Amino acid sequence: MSFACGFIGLPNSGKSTIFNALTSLAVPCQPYPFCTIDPNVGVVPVPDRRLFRLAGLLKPEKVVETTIQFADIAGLIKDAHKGEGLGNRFLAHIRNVDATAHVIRAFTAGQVPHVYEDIDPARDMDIVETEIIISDLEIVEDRIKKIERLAKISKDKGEAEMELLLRVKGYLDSGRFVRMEDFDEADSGIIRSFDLITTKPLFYIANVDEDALSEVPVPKIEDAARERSREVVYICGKLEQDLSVLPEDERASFMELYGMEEFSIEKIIHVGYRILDLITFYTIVGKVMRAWTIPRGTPCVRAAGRIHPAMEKGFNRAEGSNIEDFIACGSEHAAREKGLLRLEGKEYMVEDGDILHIRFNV
Ligand SMILES: Nc1nc2c(ncn2[C@@H]2O[C@H](COP(=O)(O)OP(=O)(O)OP(=O)(O)O)[C@@H](O)[C@H]2O)c(=O)[nH]1
Ligand SMILES: [Mg+2]
Repeated sequence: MSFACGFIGLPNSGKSTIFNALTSLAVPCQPYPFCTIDPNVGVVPVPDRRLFRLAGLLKPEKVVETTIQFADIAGLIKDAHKGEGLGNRFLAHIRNVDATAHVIRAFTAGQVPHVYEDIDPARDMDIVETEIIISDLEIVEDRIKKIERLAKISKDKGEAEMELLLRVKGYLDSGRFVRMEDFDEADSGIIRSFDLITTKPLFYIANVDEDALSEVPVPKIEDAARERSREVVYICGKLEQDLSVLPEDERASFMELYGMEEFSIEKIIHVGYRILDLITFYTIVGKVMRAWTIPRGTPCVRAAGRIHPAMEKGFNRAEGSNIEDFIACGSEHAAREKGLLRLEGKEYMVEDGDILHIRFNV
């Protein structure tokens, strides 16, 4: 699994439309069955142009992309924490994602009412994110109360955890997301166990009108996002939906017509990988070519463990090459001749685009 992304946003912002389009859109090269874990959770293969180029060259029997998981939940409105709309309980379904995509209503379509009547991205950002902050605050406060109760009856006063909870509460009380960079690794691990949404990176998906797609970026949205130090991906949910039901051979001309250079899922992947600092490496084992996602800065031995625990345990060394170099050479033989295959040890930090052949003892 590469990463999991949860959708939040106002009702009628287009979350389900985008979710449906993304999870039913087959990859450009071949159809791939995505599995639905739950009605609102979908796992989709990541379209990876480098992988497809390599596959075109080596023609393996099987190509396995890395995957991305999307979770779509009901819309939030102001005072959802007090039970307005559908309340905020369903946020529990996205507490374990890696990043949150806040879908912003930027399309006008008169027949689809906006819960707050006019298009105002900054206001909508504040309303929804305030509800997220309050929901996390409820969790932190419950935890604080629990520790206080336990402290009365047990020797363990939970002081270390309490101190962390109070620090986290400080951000939320002042209406901010939690800045994880301010915590060391050990504390971050404990904070992560609280399953707070405000500790995860958030980016915006601006759902724009189809004729506005050629006019992006939209200054009003860019400014609001910049003020909040967040990135924006522009998508037209409606177009995306039309695209997802087209036969594969018609997609390219449809995309050209609307000036779409890449699939929306690719835009989301780029932003997601950048904000989470993820990279992709590749393996070719027997007849199977495969892409893997890992955090940047992962040593080779741990990357091997992603493939199989036995490979980590018995790691010997890895033969590595860069996928672009490999493609440029045309074959493994030519890459070897040119001295582009290198031997790497346990501690080698895997780089984006590495093709790794792990040697291990069983
Ligand atoms: N014109 C236009 N309509 C859209 C677009 N995206 C979604 N819609 C329409 O907006 C309506 C609401 O879309 P949904 O995807 O159900 O919105 P949602 O955010 O999932 O809403 P909730 O589930 O109620 O929170 C539907 O009628 C969609 O067809 C778009 O890009 N353009
Ligand atoms: Mg919906």
